[in-house]
Amino acid sequence: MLIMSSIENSDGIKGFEKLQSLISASFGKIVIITHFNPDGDAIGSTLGLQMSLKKAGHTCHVIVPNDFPDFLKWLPGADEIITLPGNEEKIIQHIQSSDILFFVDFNDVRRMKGINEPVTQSQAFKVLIDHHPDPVVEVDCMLSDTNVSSSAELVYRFLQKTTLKDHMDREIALCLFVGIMTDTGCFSYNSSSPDTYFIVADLLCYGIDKDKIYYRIYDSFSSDRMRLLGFCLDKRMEYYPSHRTAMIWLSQKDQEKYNFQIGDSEGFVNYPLSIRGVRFSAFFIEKEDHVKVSFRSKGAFPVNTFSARHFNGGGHRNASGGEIYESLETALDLFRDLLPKYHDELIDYDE
Ligand SMILES: [Mn+2]
Repeated sequence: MLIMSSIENSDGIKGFEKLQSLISASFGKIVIITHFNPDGDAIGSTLGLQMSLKKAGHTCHVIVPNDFPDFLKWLPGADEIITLPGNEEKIIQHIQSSDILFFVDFNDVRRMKGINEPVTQSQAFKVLIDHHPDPVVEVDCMLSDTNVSSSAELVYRFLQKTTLKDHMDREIALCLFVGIMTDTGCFSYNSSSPDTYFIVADLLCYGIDKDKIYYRIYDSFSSDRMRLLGFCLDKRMEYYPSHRTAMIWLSQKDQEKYNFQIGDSEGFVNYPLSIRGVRFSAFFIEKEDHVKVSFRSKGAFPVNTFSARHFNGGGHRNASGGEIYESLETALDLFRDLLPKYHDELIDYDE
């Protein structure tokens, strides 16, 4: 039996009843928005939610602030996702005419980038479905739970609590499975709760092909990307064993050399954690006018706090991102200089 810890107790959630009634009435206009640089969870959870709402008779559009990686484009419904740039007017129209706005998989309005403004002006009923800590999003109904593996898991729980559960099918199960699988690194982190596996078991009952999904997501890289990874590990990784830390960086020149495509550096940040003893890893990638950073850790070291303090970011304790409007060299120097200051926290870890 599922232990629906989060939405199970929906009686206490402000606005939940109103949301239920809006969803039970058909032919509403709904927009679902996820974050800039969407990952597998962002796309999987929004598409799963969208399909359920459509099957319930609503008109529903998914809007994403920028393009997303090719390895997610085969998902059912992905070809109808509306992205920026290029659809500005359409996006404003959809947001203005919507009855409900769902925000999925982010905890800060700034992650909507260019979509933020029309959203602020909208009078629609606003709902957040997210698993990041300390949300700063103004909504009428907040379904936020940091204990779940992913937003896809939260969407599943949400569907179960409403009439939408009657519309569950193989395609919806597939999208939600992709969200859970990618946000847990194929069940290697954020996935110690039995509930996650009860949910996965139920999703598998809809006949999804788990192995095929795995290889369509993870075994779909270009040869350029594989060579880039090899190059990064050999020439762009810095290892600081005394701080139990390693990092990888990538300049714009490097990206050009390997014909860099969006999504190509996905997962690079995880590789240093495979070194014995390493508990903290970072990945720096140079963009046109800023440097984007990803952090991962094992155990107690909170990379979300670290990122918020020094790299304008946030996220989860063991997985976070940030950005800094400085040169790549300055960003790397900042990181290198910070390590000794965090030395005690970094080595204080139970094997
Ligand atoms: Mn997520």
